Amino acid sequence: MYSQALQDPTGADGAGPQDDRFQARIDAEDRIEPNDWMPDAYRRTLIRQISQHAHSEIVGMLPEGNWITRAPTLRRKAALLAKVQDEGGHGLYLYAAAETLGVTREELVEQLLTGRAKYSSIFNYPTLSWADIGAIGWLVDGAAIMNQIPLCRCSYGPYARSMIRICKEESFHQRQGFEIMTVLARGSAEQQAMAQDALNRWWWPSLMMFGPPDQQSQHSDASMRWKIKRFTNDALRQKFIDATVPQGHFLGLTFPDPVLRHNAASGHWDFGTIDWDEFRRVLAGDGPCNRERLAARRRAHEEGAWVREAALAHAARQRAVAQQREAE
Ligand code: FAQ
Repeated sequence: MYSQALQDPTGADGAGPQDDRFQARIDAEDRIEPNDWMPDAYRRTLIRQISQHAHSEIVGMLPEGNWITRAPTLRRKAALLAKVQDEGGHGLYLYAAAETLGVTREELVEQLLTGRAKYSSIFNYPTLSWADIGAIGWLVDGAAIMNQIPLCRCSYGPYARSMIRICKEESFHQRQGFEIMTVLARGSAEQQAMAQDALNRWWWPSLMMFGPPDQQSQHSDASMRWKIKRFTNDALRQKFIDATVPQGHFLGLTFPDPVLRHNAASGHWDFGTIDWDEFRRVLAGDGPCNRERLAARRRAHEEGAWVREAALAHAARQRAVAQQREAE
């Protein structure tokens, strides 16, 4: 395992000369690669964040998957199918990036299925109408891009590289969502009401995607020092609000926040208080769809057991054939 081979035998994390050299490389904007020495805490933080990110992509397929059979037109169905498939691909790149840190895919999947690993709070909310597919693309993918563009410059090479393609695809997702919202917002009174209702329900949970406020963020200080994160949770949340509010107004929609107003002095949009109790409840497993989401992932894992068995049997057979050829 990488982690065993590369552990610092000389001292505790964060205190030795190797740690100083490591931090100097980070400060010089060097990329850290899998075979380089790294502090255990850096490795653990990356495994935690990348795997949570991978789980989010995989669980994130579920709310949208709910609408594949009911998309209003063939064009919408094809785009949604492609989007959901992209999310599955993102999960796979991210699991592969996490595996370079010395953890196995099986361990990571087990952590998700037993509820020990987190995934993004946003995917514990239901998709009640077709407009929710527009709102997810516009707001959820929009928030994901805002958070992920800086990750393309993350100090860990495999994570940073995986984010480049992911961000390109998320950008397409965001546009298809905004286009769905545009059509609804310019449609009949009923369609406009659907778009408004979706914005009302998805706005606050989208703001929670950026994580707790900076003073309550346990990992931000270390992650900023290691250049895993380039901006704090609150800074990215504000950037997202500043970019998104004018888009909503362009659509003729209103935001479910009476406090929201442009602050000419700061140049930013001031906004109301986020319900952090709701965020904590969702993280603790008590959101509207937590149980349903985990049950769906567990069922998919059980139903896919034969595929894993068949793939292993096929690989064993290929190995045996290769060995036999070598022996001849
Ligand atoms: N949900 O100390 P911090 C997507 C946890 S991808 C759940 O601030 P950190 C694509 C956090 O893990 C969306 N848990 O943590 C798509 C930690 O718990 P732990 C996912 C959350 O890591 C679109 C604790 O709270 N994106 O949407 C959340 O420095 C459409 C303390 O927090 C990523 O994962 C939350 N919202 O900052 C797919 C991006 N926020 O681990 C389908 C990469 C915080 O100690 C359809 N991740 N927590 O038990 C990150 O940038 C960071 O991990 C943050 C959190 C910013 C999420």
